[in-house]
Amino acid sequence: MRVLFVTGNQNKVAEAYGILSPLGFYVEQLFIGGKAPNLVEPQAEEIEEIAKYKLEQAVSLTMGTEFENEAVLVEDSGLFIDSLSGFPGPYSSFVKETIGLSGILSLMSGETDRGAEFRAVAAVHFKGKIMTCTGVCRGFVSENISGDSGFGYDPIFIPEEANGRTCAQLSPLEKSSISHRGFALKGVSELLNPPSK
Ligand code: ITT
Repeated sequence: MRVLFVTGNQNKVAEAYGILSPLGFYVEQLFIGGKAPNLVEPQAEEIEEIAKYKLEQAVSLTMGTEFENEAVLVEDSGLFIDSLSGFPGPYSSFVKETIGLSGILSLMSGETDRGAEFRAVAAVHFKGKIMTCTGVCRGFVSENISGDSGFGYDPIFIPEEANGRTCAQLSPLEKSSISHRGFALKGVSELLNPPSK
C-alpha cells in the first residue's frame, strides 16, 4: 500500500521509509508541480492540533488529483524539556531555527534535571477516515552537541535506551526502533492495516 507523506523534511521521509517499508507500506514524499507543498503550521499548544491542521491542508491539496484515493500522512513532532515546562514543544522548529542547539544548552546550563522527551503525532487520511497516533521517546538533554547523523535536535538528545549516546550517534535503524516517530508510525500502520482476527 502506498502512503504519501506530506512534509518538507526529507529526513522524516527517510525515517518513515525505513520504519514502514518492512511493514508492507511504500512511503513516498508528495510533490505537487515538482515541489513539496508548504503546509502552514499554526501556533498551537498541542502538536496533535498542529498535525490535524496539517492533515486537513494536505488532504485538500490531493482532492481532485491523481492522489485523492491514496493514504495521506503528515506528522508533527517536537522536543519537550521537563525543567523548561515542556519548552520548546510545539515551538521546536522556530526555536531550532532561532537560538539553535547551543541556545537550548545555554538555557539548561547548570540544570541537573536533564529529563526530556521527543513526541510525534502521525495523522493519516485514508478512504474518508482520519487516524492519529502518538509516539514518545523519553531521554535526556546532553551537556554537549555530539554526533553527525540524524537531524534537528538529534545531537543533543540521549534516549533512555541508548547507553549515553545521542540520537545523532545512533544508526538509523537503532534510532527508529526506539524513536517517537517509530512508535507513532507503527501505531498508524496498525490502524491502516489491522491484523485479521
Ligand atoms: P514538516 O515539514 O513535516 O513539518 P519539520 O522539520 O518542520 O517538517 P516538525 O515541525 O514536526 O518538522 O519538527 C519540529 C522540530 O523538531 C524541527 O526543528 C525538527 O528538526 C525537530 N525534530 C522533529 N523530529 C525530530 C527527530 O526525530 N530528531 C531530531 N529533531 C527532530
